[in-house]
Amino acid sequence: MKKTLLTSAFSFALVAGLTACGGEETDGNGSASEGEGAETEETEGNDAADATYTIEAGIGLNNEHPQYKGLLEFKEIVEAETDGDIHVETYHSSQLGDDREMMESLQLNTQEVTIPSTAPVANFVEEFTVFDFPFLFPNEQVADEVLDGEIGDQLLDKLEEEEMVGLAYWENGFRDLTNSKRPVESAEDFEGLTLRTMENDLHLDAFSELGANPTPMAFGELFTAMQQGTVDGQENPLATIYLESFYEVQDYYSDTHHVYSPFVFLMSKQFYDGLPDEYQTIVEDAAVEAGEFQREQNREANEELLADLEEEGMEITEVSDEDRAEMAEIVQPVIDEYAEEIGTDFVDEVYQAIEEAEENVEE
Ligand code: KDG
Repeated sequence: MKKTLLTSAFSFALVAGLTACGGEETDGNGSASEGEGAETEETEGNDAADATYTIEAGIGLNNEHPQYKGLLEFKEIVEAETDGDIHVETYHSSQLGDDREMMESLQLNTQEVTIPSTAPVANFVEEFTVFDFPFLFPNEQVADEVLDGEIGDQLLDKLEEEEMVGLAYWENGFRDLTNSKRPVESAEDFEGLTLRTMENDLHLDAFSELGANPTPMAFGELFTAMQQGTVDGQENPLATIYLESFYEVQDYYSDTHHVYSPFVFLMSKQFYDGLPDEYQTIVEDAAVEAGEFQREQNREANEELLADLEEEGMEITEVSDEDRAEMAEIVQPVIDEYAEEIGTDFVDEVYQAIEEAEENVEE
């Protein structure tokens, strides 16, 4: 397996610089603007100056996204439960860096919280790759059971070796395809499309297998890359496609649902270890509670968003189960290769947990 993890002094410097600047207001596409939802959506009475601990929490998505709403919920719970002794500062739109950079900042304890998709987390703990196996989870409920159960916990525990603590899984969602060239209905339609992927080797290999030209890129660079035609398309869940205004630069949407993408709520281990026991429990419980709220918000938003995209002028293509099955068959050799790499015993355990969850969810 190739490794795409790039660790550079430059990225540390960049993150440190941005952190020092603090919450400059940015819009969904990363450019500076006036408006709502800045870093400081302060909870009354919880001043940084009065607090013993400050959590700087950063995400890649914008302040319209259910992920940011979940982060505000986390802030509210933690500040209320600690009487303001922990102060939470929230940053969106990659203000503190991209997913990989923010994870590196957690390792250095120069940032306390980030909530990336599992895909880039696999560059730190390779077993996370399993959650990005195409067509792994049949629906959100089964994903919840597996992630919130034994399997999910096993992987969260592994993060400690990487100086991070995994507190909960939140939801990014089923990933769909958009592009500026043509409707994508079946596997053949991927041929030759230049697609931005997350920084994850399995994603790269799977899209290559489908005949596309995948190119890994940080989320913060994506809108401009599509606008300038550096890439023809990308794949992300509905909420991101709509709320980041991708319809302005993409004409075609297909509900490929090729990967269910979880978020992982990560905290710097050094910071977590330095908290009193009582506060450790508060942040853990708050991450779980805010995650439940975030999943609900995400699922509610999804009900409206397809119609909204159509209204914005995107051509919607519904992918049939047969076409999805053909895509799954094409990428199976890639899945097999990564299963070997991660360990087939562990991957079998995951399949087993999914089967059990499917039975529970049906009951
Ligand atoms: O805040 C999370 C985002 O940074 C990122 O994980 C979004 O799915 C994503 C992508 O495509 O990069």
